[in-house]
Amino acid sequence: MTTWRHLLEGYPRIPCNEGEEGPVVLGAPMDWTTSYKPGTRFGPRSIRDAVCNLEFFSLVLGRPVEDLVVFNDLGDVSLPPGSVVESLERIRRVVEGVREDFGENIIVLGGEHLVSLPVIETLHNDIDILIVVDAHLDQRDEYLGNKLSHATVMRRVFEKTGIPIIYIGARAISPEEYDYAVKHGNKIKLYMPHVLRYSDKMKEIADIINNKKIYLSIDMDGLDPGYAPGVSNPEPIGITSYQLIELLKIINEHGDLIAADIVEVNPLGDINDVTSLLAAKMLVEITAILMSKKTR
Ligand SMILES: [Mn+2]
Repeated sequence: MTTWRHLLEGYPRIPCNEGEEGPVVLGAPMDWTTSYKPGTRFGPRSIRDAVCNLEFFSLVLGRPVEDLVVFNDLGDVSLPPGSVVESLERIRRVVEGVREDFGENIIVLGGEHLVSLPVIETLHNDIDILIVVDAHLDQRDEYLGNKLSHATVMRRVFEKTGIPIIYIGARAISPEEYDYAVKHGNKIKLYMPHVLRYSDKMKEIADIINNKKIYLSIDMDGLDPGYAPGVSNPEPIGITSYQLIELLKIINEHGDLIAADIVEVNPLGDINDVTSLLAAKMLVEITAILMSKKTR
């Protein structure tokens, strides 16, 4: 029995469509290892502000989903600014507790990408495969001497869990990461943005994830900066929002989505909240997919 509720701020919360039957939403407002443009600590609040301004219509399911979109938002995890290890430990304890009390359908709003580490570690027995939307692999062994960083997070995840990873939108890859990915090519698959235009690639992804339990990690910088300018490491030539919806459709139709995170939204670099709104749209689609599974 994990004690965890005292580790929650309890706010902010999504101010609409609240209900205990929905997937648990947690905010992880941490940007302690950001190397370029800080500000993702404001991401969870901004996504929550945006979401109730959207029409709850799912492009994945092709219908209104007002009936399916219910948020069990527990607010932000209370994180001590600057304390990386302690912050990750608190996120881990909260996710453990949530899993025990509510089950594994959890959606975490970041924050920097490092917040995915304790979430995936805690849920790894519930997951067969990771789908990571990201410009970067985050597969460095260390970054500026640091083992725990937004730039090393998926290396730590892969070392600790060994769960296969499919990268969508990968395009900013260091030589070390490229060699590592090639060496582990049986478990690490890369799909660069332009190759996703070919329908056989989406078919290939559908075959890989067939009937598998999926954890989806969406780093918003996987999208083209034209669609998602408000991120901490904007990287040119990313995927489109249509490709992201197509991916979610394939996940819904072929795989079994278990949990997700949406990270790296940086409202300080955003334009008219478009990045928060796109992240909020993903929150709606993911919630609808998780809830529609229960009623199938
Ligand atoms: Mn990234």
